[in-house]
Amino acid sequence: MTDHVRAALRAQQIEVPSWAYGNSGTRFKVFAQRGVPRNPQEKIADAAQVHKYTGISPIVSLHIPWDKVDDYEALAKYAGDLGVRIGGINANVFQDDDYMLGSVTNPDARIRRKALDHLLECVDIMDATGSRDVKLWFSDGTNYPGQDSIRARQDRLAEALSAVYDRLGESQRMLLEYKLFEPAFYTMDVPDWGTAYAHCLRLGPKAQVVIDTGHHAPGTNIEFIVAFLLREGKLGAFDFNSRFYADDDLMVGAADPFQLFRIMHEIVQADALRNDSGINFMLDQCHNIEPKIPGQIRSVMNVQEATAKALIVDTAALDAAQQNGDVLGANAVLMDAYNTDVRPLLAEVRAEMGLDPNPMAAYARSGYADKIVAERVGGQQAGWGA
Ligand code: LRH
Ligand code: MN
Ligand code: MN
Repeated sequence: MTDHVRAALRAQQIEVPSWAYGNSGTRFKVFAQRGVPRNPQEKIADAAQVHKYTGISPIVSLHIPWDKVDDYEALAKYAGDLGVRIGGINANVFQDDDYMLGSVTNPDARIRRKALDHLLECVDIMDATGSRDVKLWFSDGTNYPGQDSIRARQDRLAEALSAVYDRLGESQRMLLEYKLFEPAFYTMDVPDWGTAYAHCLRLGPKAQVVIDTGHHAPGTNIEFIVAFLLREGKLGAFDFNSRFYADDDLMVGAADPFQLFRIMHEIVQADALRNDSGINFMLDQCHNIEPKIPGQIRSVMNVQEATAKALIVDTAALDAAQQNGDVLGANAVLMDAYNTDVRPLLAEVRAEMGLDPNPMAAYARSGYADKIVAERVGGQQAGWGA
């Protein structure tokens, strides 16, 4: 396999979410697992394990206030000592009683101010941790026609976004995430990529769109959205996960590895895998029934496999087939890459990186799972599904 494929695989970076390590569930039940982290430091320690065995996940996203600490600089240093760093700061304006009718789009100016203050506090935290990105997702919306003015809510949203944008430092960015439905069931205030894109375009170059792969209507062609936003220079990040029905937050590549390959194909074709492309490849998952650290290791490996398949696409043959209008030939080139077993290649790449070729087995052998069960009593909930 050519050197550039191996080099790209060695350089790949995937950002893991702190909340993947805490207990999570659905609104019906949170199944507590033994040994889960009791505080942000322990979540970061678990994330460092994922990096230790995969070698490509050195970044951990925080969610505030789930990961609230007194001293964020110290937290960043703690992460650094464990060989990882703090990535995106995810704002949380969806778990306070005040936000029942919305946060930044609430009709009540006092509540809007409270929500905005939290978003600004997240930028303060970025200053302390050295993070580049604040990630904004709003649960805001309405449940019934007539409940509130759709248009006025867009005005309120624009006002809040612009206040956060103005607070950003030179090298900081704002990432805006959309979601079709849930928790609001009639209108979401940022329901789709078009709405997110329009707000980001108006704000300026530091505002970019986040694609959470679980946030679309079934059947949506996500790779088209990827290709479009890449072309416009407006794709800031992914929240990778997989879904069978709605926002299932299952392990990425579990439900539809072919979709993940098609997404990574667009990334590779646009030369956007590079670490300086400005695109964050984050996971946003909850491990409700599976053990969390191995669930994250598996997810990182799934992204890596899809990436390897995208990297081995015979681009010259694909170009030629496309130019010649050879529909079946072009499709065959893509399918050849997808149907290639890249696991031996990845085992070699890991060996080149000084890693065990089988991260799942290496973690299982390490004894870390038993150690945290013994050491940690009364682990924390991720924040979901209480
Ligand atoms: C919303 C979402 C968003 C939140 C995360 C916990 O569904 O995808 O990214 O921050 O879940
Ligand atoms: Mn998300
Ligand atoms: Mn989600």
